[in-house]
Amino acid sequence: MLPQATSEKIVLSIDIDYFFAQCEEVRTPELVGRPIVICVYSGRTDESGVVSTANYIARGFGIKSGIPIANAKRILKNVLQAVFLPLDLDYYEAVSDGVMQILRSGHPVVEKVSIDEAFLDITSECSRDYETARGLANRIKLEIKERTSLTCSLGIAPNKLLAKMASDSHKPDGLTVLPPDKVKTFLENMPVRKLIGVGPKIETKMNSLGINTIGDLASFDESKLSSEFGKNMGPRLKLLAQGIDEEPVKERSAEQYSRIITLKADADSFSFREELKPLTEDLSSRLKDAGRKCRTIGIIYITSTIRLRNRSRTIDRPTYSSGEILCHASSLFEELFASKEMVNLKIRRVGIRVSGLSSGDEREPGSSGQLSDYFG
Ligand code: TTP
Ligand code: MG
Repeated sequence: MLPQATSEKIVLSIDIDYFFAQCEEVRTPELVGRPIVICVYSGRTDESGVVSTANYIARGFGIKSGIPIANAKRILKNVLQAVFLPLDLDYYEAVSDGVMQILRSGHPVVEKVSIDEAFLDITSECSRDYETARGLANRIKLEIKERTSLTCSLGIAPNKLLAKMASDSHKPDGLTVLPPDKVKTFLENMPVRKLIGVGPKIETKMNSLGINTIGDLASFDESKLSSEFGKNMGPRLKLLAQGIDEEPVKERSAEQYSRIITLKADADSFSFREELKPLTEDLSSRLKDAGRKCRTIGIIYITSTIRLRNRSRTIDRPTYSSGEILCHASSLFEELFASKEMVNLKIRRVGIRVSGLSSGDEREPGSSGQLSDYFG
């Protein structure tokens, strides 16, 4: 039985499925149904570099993160439908921002762990009840799907370790609920490599000691673990194997906020200022809610033929004013359409990103003559 302290909390872990590849499916729906491989090209030759991730169709052929692109191409050489795309981190970050915003706007304690992963402490929201938590998780999945078209996998458990292992256990589009009384059975027969913190080297050493499952580790002699893995790590691994993890969900504030929309019609001129207004209002209220101001305002744009691009400018005086953000974004779009870059191109999706976030206790916006004039 787990100690009381770990069974009092309810933590939700969320991990977006095949994230970079799914972003590409959302951007180009014609790709859905085809094997997609996202590549980090090193630039030396056309094929040098590694696979960042792949969708589940490509994974079915044996493609996975970290393998050389050349191997992936060999594996898929007879699969005519397969597509190899370069990494587009700016775009994935903007999509990630959107998901984190959905989580932050509805829930008090959100810890972003990576670009596609977060923990939520939902203890108070679901009154410590796992069925209520399941309902909440289903609503989160639905909201993310409706607003971003992405699927993700969720895990609910008494702590971060178990929630993460639960969300990893059913992918894609999974929801795994792991109340305290199911923890022992969940962990017992799992290969020890599945325990967060056990990498390939530790696994090999554990196997040589006769530790093959997490259950084996949980009941292994603690002093022997200390002498093999060190006096801190040995006992820590044993606690993890027992499902014990006291790490709190730590709210981390965002470093940037962004919103992307698809335009009502592809645009070859800056005809969509009105469509930007809700974006800037949303960004402004997010800044205000967080008590912050931005120093850098950027635009994001995706054409029908090229990949995501962006431009930004840094302003002298940090702001959270929606009017000011709109003003700068508009002038960046005007500059863009006046540039050679847009000849014969139309924009399909646009976004605004604010970054360089300060604590917000600097001077109030609105005193700049030039900008006030612009807003009327
Ligand atoms: P993951 O969440 O580990 O992987 P994933 O989202 O592609 O697949 P799933 O969650 O369904 O198992 O990582 C998130 C993103 O991080 C992933 O889409 C691409 C990137 N990544 C790399 O670039 N290299 C890597 O080795 C890994 C593991 C991920
Ligand atoms: Mg993921």
